[in-house]
Amino acid sequence: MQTLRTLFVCSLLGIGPVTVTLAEEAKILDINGKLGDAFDYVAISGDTAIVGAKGNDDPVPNGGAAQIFVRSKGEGDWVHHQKLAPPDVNNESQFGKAVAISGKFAIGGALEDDFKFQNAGSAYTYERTGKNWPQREKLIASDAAAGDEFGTSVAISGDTAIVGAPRHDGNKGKDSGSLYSFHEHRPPLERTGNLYRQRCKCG
Ligand SMILES: [Ca+2]
Ligand SMILES: [Ca+2]
Repeated sequence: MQTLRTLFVCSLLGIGPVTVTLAEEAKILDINGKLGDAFDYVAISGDTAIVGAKGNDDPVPNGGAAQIFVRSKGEGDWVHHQKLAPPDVNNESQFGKAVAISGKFAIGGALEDDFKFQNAGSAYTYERTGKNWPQREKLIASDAAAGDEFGTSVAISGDTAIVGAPRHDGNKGKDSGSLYSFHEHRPPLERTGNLYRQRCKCG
């Protein structure tokens, strides 16, 4: 357990890489982690942490995953809680290259996802229900293009998610990059359709 604590400190200090350290932790916790999973991104909210594993090979090679850890109330150790792995990512999507968490909401980027165009990218949102973290929605840019790498950076706070696409041909020209803001939309009587709506784009 000490290893994961070390990861948080290193992350805060900007020290890296910590790939090997996390792979060892994965063995300790028996979460099916292995060398090559590339646990290189971590975020925390309260007693819950999310760790990205862009090199995870389940269900597809380098499709990526993210691991949820919860701090135990007793000794305060971080215990593996759930693996998040989008079922529809394709090879080399690298989901988990970027992750973020805020309260009951979490998000992970899949920057090399080919959902709309090759390497246009996508992001997946999760909302804790009880003790589980079911996938809520797949976010894509309204004007996605090949090679945008939408999902390279992600942030979430309350009802707002922001996703970066550093290679989108934005206002400043080729590969100038753009940020997309999504706001949660909950119909008052039902929650069908998209939970998030893209509201604005910067750049
Ligand atoms: Ca791809
Ligand atoms: Ca571009």
